[in-house]
Formats: sequence, structure tokens, C-alpha cells
Amino acid sequence: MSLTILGGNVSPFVRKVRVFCAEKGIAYELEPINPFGAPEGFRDVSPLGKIPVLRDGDRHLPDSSIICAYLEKLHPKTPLYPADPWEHARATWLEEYVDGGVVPKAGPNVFFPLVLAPLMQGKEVDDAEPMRFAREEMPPFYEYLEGELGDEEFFVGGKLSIADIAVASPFVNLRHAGVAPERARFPRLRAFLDHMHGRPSFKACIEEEAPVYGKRAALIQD
Ligand SMILES: N[C@@H](CCC(=O)N[C@@H](CS)C(=O)NCC(=O)O)C(=O)O
Repeated sequence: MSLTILGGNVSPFVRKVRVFCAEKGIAYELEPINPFGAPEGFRDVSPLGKIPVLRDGDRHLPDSSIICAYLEKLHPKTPLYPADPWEHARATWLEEYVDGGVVPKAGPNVFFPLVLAPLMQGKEVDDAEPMRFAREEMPPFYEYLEGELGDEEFFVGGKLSIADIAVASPFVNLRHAGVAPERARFPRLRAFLDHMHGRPSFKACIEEEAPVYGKRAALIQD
């Protein structure tokens, strides 16, 4: 059955599903949908009006976390959820921490004003407040993630899981905005992000998005 992901490529939730598919070797098509100007009838397939939505044949499934969990069952090869119950719970908690905690702060306060607003309005915006937010309000999230990662290469169970993909995805949006956790203060998280964003799964997304959204990435300092 053919799979289609409905959603715009710069959404961290859409990217999470795309990277998940790439890591598992699942083929899909991307059907661009802007949730803020969605076609009529979009709420029939996405009752909350959000992206992504997965189309599997003639059925539709919303929500990146639900979609990834479904795809894991559908394609159990190359598992991306830990088998151990505690590790599974920890991986899905980290996914929720980022989806429900980091993205709602970083999206509207950093990524939107620095990247999307200028594109939509066609003019430069004052970056003082979004950069203050990034400097002062984001580090508690980095601190928690740095602690959870510890000295490991991956967040859970010593191998790639949904936790790593979920954590790394919104940091692509921050990167587009010219923001990254300070390397001296968060060395392990920063090394993790370098490694994740260099994987072919993330790299393909970043290279696709960068020409439109990534102009500020060069501003990132260590
Ligand atoms: N929990 C959802 C969140 C999806 C979400 O918030 N997507 C944003 C785009 S990044 C959206 O569609 N926003 C439109 C809206 O809130 O109306 C998921 O994991 O898929």
C-alpha cells in the first residue's frame, strides 16, 4: 500500500515522520500542505487541523507520534522503539518532552519570528526579542536533555530510537533560525545534534529545506 505524508517540510513534526521513514527504509511521498491555508476538507482527515497526516491507501492518520508508532507496527524491521518496557517508556517520554515542551516554546518564539515571519512579510524583522528568548528561555530545555543524554551517543538503550529523532528534529528549526545550544555549556547535546543532523536521514531534509529556510544558519557560533 502506498504511503503519503501530508504536510510542509519545515514542520518539526513532519520532519520527525520523514526521518523515521528514512531510518526504517520506508518509501513515501510528501504532499505539501500548509496547515494555515489548508485545502477544504483537510479537517476531515486532520480533525485538529494539524500536520502531519499519514495517508495509507484510502485511510488517514494524524499526529506524528501516532504515525510513527503505527509505522513501527507496520514495518517492524529496524526497530526504532526499545523492546524493554522501561526504555520504551523513557523514549516516548523524551518524544513528548520535546513535542509538547520544546516545540511550543521554540516554534512561536524563535523559529517563527526569525524565519517564517520575514519570509511571509518579505522584510527583515528585529531579532532582539527572539534572540533573547533563545539565549534566556531555551537553556533549561538544553540542560535537561544534556543530563538525560549523559555520556551516551543515543538517548535510550545505546542505539538510535524515536527519542533521538524526536529530539533532533526541532533543533533543525533552531538551526535554520541561527540558534544552537552553546557548545561550551552543552557539549554532549551539541555533539549529539551534530551527529544526528549529519545522518543521511536528517541531512536530506536539511539540504531540501536550507535554500528556503536556512539563511540564518551561518550565524550559529560555537
Ligand atoms: N501533536 C501533533 C502536533 C502537530 C502540530 O502542531 N503541527 C503544526 C505544524 S508544526 C500545525 O499543524 N499547526 C497548525 C495549527 O496549530 O493550527 C503532532 O505530533 O503531529
